[in-house]
Amino acid sequence: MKKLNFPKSFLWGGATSAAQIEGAWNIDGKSLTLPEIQPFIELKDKSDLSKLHNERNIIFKNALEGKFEGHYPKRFGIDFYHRYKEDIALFKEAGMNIFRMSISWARIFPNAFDEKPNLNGLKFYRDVFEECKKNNMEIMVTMSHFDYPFELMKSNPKGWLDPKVKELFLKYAKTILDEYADIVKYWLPFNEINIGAFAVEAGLGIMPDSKRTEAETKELSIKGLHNLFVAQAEIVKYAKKFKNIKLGCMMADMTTYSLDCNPVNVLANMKREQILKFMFYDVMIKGKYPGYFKNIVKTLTNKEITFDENELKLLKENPLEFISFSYYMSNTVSTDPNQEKTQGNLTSAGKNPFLKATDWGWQIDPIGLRYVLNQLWDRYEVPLFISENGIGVLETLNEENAVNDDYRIDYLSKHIEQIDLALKDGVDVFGYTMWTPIDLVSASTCEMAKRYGLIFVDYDDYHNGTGNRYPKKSFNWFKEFIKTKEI
Ligand code: P53
Repeated sequence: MKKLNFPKSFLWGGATSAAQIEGAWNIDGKSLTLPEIQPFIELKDKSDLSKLHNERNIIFKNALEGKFEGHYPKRFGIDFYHRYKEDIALFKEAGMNIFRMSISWARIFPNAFDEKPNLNGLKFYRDVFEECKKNNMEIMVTMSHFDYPFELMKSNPKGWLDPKVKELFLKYAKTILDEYADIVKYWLPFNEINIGAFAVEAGLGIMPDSKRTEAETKELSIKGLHNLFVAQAEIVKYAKKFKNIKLGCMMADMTTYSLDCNPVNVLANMKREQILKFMFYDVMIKGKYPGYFKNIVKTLTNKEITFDENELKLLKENPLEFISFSYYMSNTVSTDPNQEKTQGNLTSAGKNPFLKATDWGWQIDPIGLRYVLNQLWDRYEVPLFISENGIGVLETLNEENAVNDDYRIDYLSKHIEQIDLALKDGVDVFGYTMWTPIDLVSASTCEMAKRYGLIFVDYDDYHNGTGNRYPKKSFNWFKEFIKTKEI
């Protein structure tokens, strides 16, 4: 056993999102969100998501015509809406002192253009937050976690390219800040902004169009991303009046290495980091687009895109205070078109011969977490927070209603050990919320079978089951770890 030296103030907890846990999709006035029109599709090969990507246009077409067939897992989640007290009690029992969750925009403003917020929605989140506080937990809220309202896509087909959408989002953001700034200390405006902006339909709420070219799609992403940045800066500006809250950015840290020491690959990896990571962090933390941004835009869209001077000024004056990021895996980069591939965060990515992968092809790399923590601290010098990290595995309950998930204990303890080493390196990292404290519906595949939790939830992919909660072996391990800080 090794004793780790985490500071007393370090935040330990779990992360979730509304569309993946709440259920109650049409209860108390809530309207549909985009994840709730995504039907369940069986995957034979778990690490090949092309089947899901190919069906995307048909899914939107059906939904827009009001045709809903099959099962829609994110409408049901794990019924957190009705069972949150039980869940929060379990998180507390595990020793957690922070809970990350998201608020669903469609629960607060169900018809997009509502003048007043839905009081039932406001009450639900107030009740959940109070429950957290009763259990001595801090709260981190994501304002938008991959759950754009479906009604808004229908009424405003240009999504985040329509200034009206930004205005409505700001209204929503200000409403929840006014409502909960007294109880919620940490706020993340957009989940994984670098993934959201490049999913033009699901992330930016832009109506699908099968005729759109690759370059046109990228243009929408760049312009949409800019609008997200501006909205975020406006939220930071507005939030200055609340003294006790902190706002952070949230990125999928798409960690990559050069496959080898061939300089062409080293350079290709650097370029990839600029395009997938640094150009985002630079805008949100340094407050300005990096010098190479122009070239990236030209490469992606074949165009020059310029932004409004006042908006650039707003970005400069209102950076985020801390960085949060998700970290699940790392991948490699090579210029060889025949490079061996595995499944990455979004598309396929380069294999690393030194790493093992999960069933979904995500390469497990604890040392990569220390590497990223150092890299981000060196470049930005703002406090860091790991807002997601975990492992998805196929699991079933054994005869004792338990799951012996030693692989999860191994995954989490090895990553936590690397955070400890990063702290010793001198990095300012102040918390860790694992993905997840409790099994929930997968974001990318809608599977319940891809389980991440310390707590097993008795639902299958079709929402059959009792929904009962059963702590896994990793739950007891975590509880012990929190007490002893030994791994
Ligand atoms: P799932 C990859 C693909 C999709 C979403 O993912 C992702 C990632 C990881 O970078 O982001 C986060 O459920 C996301 C969560 C999500 C989690 O990764 O597809 O913020 O909502 O559940 C895990 O296995």
